[in-house]
Amino acid sequence: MNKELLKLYLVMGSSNCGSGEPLPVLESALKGGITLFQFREKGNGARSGQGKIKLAHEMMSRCRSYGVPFIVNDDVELALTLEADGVHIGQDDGSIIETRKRFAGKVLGVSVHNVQEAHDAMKFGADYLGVGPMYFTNTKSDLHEVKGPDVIKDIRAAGITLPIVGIGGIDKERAGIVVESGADGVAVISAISQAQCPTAAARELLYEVEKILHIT
Ligand code: TZP
Ligand code: MG
Repeated sequence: MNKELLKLYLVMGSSNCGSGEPLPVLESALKGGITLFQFREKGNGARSGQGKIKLAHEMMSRCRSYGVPFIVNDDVELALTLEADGVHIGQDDGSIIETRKRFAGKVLGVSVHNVQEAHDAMKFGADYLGVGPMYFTNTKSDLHEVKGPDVIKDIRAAGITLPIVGIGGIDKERAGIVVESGADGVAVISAISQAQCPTAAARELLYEVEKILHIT
């Protein structure tokens, strides 16, 4: 995949927006320049069944109108039904090899927490790695141990060149450190979904990332 897509990755579902209405938040974030979007519908108030499918459809069409690829978290069947641009799975979400086979030609992202998991994900065909949590966050309940941006340095030092995005507790003050450590970009939930103005929040985050990538 083109690693530029990872510069500013918005991850979001209904429960991450104060209003419980993620569409206006997504629209605002798209205006601010997010480069990739992940539909992660879980937690309190999460939609299921037809409601989830309908919301995913609406969010995917918003993303398409901005040329931003749409990735589905965990739900492999939903990603296939929707003909989404890809899927993102964690270490407990089934076989990477099997998922790779089912998403031939599409984006496969895998969450990893250390060098060994990064090696395996690369070997089994991941297109990019989500590495985290970079910092403590209240957004995810079953949070893994926080190792900080150094884990990205370790993964790079081990010779892994796959595109990487850091996730977990990242805001505009921390985005640059994550990219300096070897990530191609940052994935955020609350820094955009809870912002008063998601457009401005996205612009500021993108600016911080591109500053380190020497694009601006
Ligand atoms: N995976 C690791 S941390 C995290 C996920 C999904 C939550 C990130 O949310 P926030 O609000 O950007 O800290
Ligand atoms: Mg998962």
